[in-house]
Amino acid sequence: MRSRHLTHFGLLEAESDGTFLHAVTGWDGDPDPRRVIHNVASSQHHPARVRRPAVRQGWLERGPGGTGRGDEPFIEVSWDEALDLVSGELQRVYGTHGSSAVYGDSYGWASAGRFHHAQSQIHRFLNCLGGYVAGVGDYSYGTSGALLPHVIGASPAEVMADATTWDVICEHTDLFISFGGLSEKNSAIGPGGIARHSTRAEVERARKAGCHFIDITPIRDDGFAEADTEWIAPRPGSDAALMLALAHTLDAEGLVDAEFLENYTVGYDRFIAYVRGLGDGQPKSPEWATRITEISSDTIAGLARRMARSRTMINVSWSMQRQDHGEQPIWLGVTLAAMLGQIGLPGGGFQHGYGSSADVGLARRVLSPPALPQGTNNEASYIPVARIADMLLHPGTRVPYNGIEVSFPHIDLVYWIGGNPFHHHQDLTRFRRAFQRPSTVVVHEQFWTSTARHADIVLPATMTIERDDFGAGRNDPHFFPMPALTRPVGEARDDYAIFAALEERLGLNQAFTEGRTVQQWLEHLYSDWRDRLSRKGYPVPPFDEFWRSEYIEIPVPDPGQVLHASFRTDPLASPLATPSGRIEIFSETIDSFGYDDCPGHPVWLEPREWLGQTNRRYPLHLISNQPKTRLHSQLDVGTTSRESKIQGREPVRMNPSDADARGLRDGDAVLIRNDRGSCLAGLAVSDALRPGVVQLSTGAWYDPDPSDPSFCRHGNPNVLTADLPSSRLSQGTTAQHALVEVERWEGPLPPITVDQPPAFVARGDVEPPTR
Ligand SMILES: Nc1nc2c(c(=O)[nH]1)N[C@H]1C(S)=C(S)[C@@H](COP(=O)(O)OP(=O)(O)OC[C@H]3O[C@@H](n4cnc5c(=O)[nH]c(N)nc54)[C@H](O)[C@@H]3O)O[C@H]1N2
Ligand SMILES: Nc1nc2c(c(=O)[nH]1)N[C@H]1C(S)=C(S)[C@@H](COP(=O)(O)OP(=O)(O)OC[C@H]3O[C@@H](n4cnc5c(=O)[nH]c(N)nc54)[C@H](O)[C@@H]3O)O[C@H]1N2
Ligand SMILES: [Mo]
Repeated sequence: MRSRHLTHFGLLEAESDGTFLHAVTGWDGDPDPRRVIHNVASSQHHPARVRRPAVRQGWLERGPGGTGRGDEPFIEVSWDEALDLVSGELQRVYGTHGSSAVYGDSYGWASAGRFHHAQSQIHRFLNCLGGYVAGVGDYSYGTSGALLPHVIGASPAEVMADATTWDVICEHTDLFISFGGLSEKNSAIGPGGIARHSTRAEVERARKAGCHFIDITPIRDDGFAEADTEWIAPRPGSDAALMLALAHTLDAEGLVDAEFLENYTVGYDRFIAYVRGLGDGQPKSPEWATRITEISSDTIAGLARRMARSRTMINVSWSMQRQDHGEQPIWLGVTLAAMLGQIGLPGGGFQHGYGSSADVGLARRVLSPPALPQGTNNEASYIPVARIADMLLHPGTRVPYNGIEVSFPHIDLVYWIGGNPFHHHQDLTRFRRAFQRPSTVVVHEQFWTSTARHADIVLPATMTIERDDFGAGRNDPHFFPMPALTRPVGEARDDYAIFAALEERLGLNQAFTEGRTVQQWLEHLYSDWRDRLSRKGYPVPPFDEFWRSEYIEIPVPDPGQVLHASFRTDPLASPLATPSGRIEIFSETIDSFGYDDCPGHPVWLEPREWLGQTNRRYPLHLISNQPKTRLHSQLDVGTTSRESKIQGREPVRMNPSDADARGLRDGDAVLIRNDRGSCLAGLAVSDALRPGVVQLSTGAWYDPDPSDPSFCRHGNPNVLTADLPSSRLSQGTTAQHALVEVERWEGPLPPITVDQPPAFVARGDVEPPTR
């Protein structure tokens, strides 16, 4: 009998013998299952699984303190002892310093499933103890998350939930321009799951209906073959200049919808004065942009004319803001769409992230699926999430952020579940130094990731396929029961069970569990959700029937939704949630902050590291984008991920001309380096890359050389990236880009150790910690 379970990568179908999964496929209801699903079963019993609770030797022997973190071996302990240690630390830190000393944001993607969602679990638990220092925003679209509310009065998530649907695009869009591409690989994944991968079929349908796709990206083959895409490859980081020149042509040739600008926007006059060069004497003409982007002025002017002639969708991917001054291309995408006057029209306007994930372009549901309530966080201090290393290294410092100042708290305890900061953060050498600062780091993990290796107490967590849950991906109308497919590996426990055991030790009086088992929680959350739906007039079956079903559908009121349609129909009755109620091409609010790295209207600002720099130290532009063969660092030991490696290292792709110039051949082991660090990789030569650009995707488990943590033997790009914010407005990550050099690795390759468990030592006569 085949059973099913929802993952971020799709609905998995398999036969189970109770311990192992066999004959794994995607769901037969999925038109386009993707290969990343095969990482799940192939990693479940991998030696890199955390099988028993473990404590870093130095921490167990000497008590709290960060020296030796990441270097020392571990001692396996019983669950009882591990839980005593964790509850003791929680008592010590909350008792001595309070919640401002606990960093519990625990950023990360965790697994699909609404109840066991790791961040919901840990936030609820820490809130029962008085709260925790949170990280606001995210690594995905943290920069646009700060910007877009000022410009269009909505968060990126709201803009996406209300996205013009693919149905409408197929019918109306003539020209679909994607800055940052329309990614085939990224549409494999949806946060919380994706039942039916429909992007490919929609793109093909739109193409057949006459829609023309243009991808603006340094990497050609990110797109769908079905889209028959036209490729424009600017220098990475130069898109704002390209977009300003498009605006210049629209203005110079009278192709602007003045009536729309008049009725729906504010501040166009200030912006267009800048485009015309009235203040700085430099018109942002196509000729000007050619010097920056290396795209010909004819191509730019021609593109502007085609945009004005067509029903044009301007799509700006999330990658465009994961860079220096990442606000600018997003703001310019909105501005160009406003100049065309197509915002709120079917098939035209602006979107942020078609293709960046599978859900963008699905219609909004009447209600999100049930989720575990997180309670209230009574701790007031927080940080912009990507400033974690700054916080740990410089407690007490204040940084500007979105018009205010944030003060960094003193952190004594870091508690992380469902995320891998040694994958996701930038400049890992610096981060590793910062991570030594707290007294104690507690991690629940399924695998011995680099984060687990840099923890003091590691508790083995179940994988989603090992526990009962339910789930629906973001915007996905399919809501699935997710019964456990196998028993847990080793001694792994659910995060919920771990917190429940800590609750008992801490005498929390069932504040966390409310006395419920997992099944009771599922039923309780579902029933409550069902009541809310039924009050809205949407009946769904009772829990038992749902649990026995294949899935139920969450109703979708308007499959033909068009972003900003009601605003367009009546901007007075349906204003945007901006100060003016309109699209803010000039924002008084942002201007009042006085940030020269994000002024009051969109501008061109030179990135700190890019190919156009006159004094650049390294000749190649590294793009560290999302990996095709996995989700971030998740299940890197699974087969789909492993099969992509070259000589066991993460593949780096490079144009043949750059390879020739360095005497490099396809399949070579190479060293990628800059001033911040270096890593090994395996070379894949490909003309899909713009010359001068190399691509090393994220997620290879960081495997630091024991004598030099700035050297990763496996190929994690974050030893090369800079830990610098995109601007003071957002303090967002600039993870996507860095300048590097690539050279052949001479001599024997050092072994990779991160795919095996760390060294364990026996306890011997170690005394219990005194505290
Ligand atoms: N250079 C560079 N860096 C980047 C980016 C980039 O573009 N370039 N992109 C950034 C972006 S957009 C993101 S979102 C981040 C992603 O960064 P993360 O979300 O931190 O990465 P994941 O690999 O998904 O980490 C999830 C971890 O949780 C564990 N896990 C899964 N389920 C559970 C569970 O139920 N319980 C517990 N206890 N653990 C669980 C997994 O084993 C895994 O180690 O990376 C960022 N980093
Ligand atoms: N398979 C897979 N899919 C994923 C993920 C994953 O880990 N694996 N992660 C998910 C997550 S958390 C997120 S946030 C999204 C991220 O979605 P995105 O941020 O959209 O994805 P990336 O892969 O980081 O980058 C997309 C592409 O942008 C282009 N690009 C990069 N820099 C520039 C530039 O300066 N100019 C232009 N014009 N183009 C540029 C490159 O072609 C790059 O491949 O993906 C989601 N989907
Ligand atoms: Mo992300």
